Amino acid sequence: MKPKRALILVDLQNDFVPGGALAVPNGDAVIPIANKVQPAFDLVVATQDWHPRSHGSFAANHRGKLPGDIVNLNGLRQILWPVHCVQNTHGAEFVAGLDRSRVKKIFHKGIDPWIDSYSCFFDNGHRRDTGLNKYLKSQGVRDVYLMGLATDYCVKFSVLDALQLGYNVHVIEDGCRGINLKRDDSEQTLDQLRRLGAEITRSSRVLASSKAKPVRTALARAKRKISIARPGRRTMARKHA
Ligand code: VGL
Ligand code: ZN
Repeated sequence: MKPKRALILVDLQNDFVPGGALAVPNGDAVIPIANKVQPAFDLVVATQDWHPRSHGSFAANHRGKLPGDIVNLNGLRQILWPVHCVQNTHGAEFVAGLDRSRVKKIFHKGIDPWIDSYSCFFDNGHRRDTGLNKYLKSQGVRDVYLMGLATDYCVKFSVLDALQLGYNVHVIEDGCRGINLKRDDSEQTLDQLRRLGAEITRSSRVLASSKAKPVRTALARAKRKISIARPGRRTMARKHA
């Protein structure tokens, strides 16, 4: 099987764009980028943060706590968030402008009320697997490109897991936006991911590299035709036969 390049669209959901419950500043700016790059990939998958209303990452489910407070959730340090991406609500739906026609499969995360799941591969305790790794492996994927929301949480932890799982990992920087609880969280995240071996790239480069391929193929086809058409070459081939 020819190694494939997969695009993982991370959490492009209403609650993560302006107007949503956990709005990422300028989060909506990445939607046109998601639409633009999809045709450059062999495979496109998407993830959805998909919490039950009772989820332990919601401040509202902890007496006297506010978003931003830290608690211990079943043994793990947990930042508390506003109620967001509740299953089957408008906030959990994909942003309307997102082109979903090429999305082959959707993976849900954060379903277990007792553990949060920033990564699209595993929950934060690496206890439950979303099935994404097995699916990508079954499709012959070696290179994964990630973009989406938010740089400093779900994109970050998805990239860390993808590196650990042995993929060649690429982050489409202009396709990501961060929550930035601290002002430079996103910048620091990208630096860290680069140091750990991820390629930080841009949508324009992804498109340029995918367009280069058909041109090369066309050139190769033309060359083959020329060599078939040339009688001299044919004679040579027969001699060798
Ligand atoms: C996310 C915080 C809580 C994300 C999800 O998608 O980055 N962040 N749940
Ligand atoms: Zn969440």
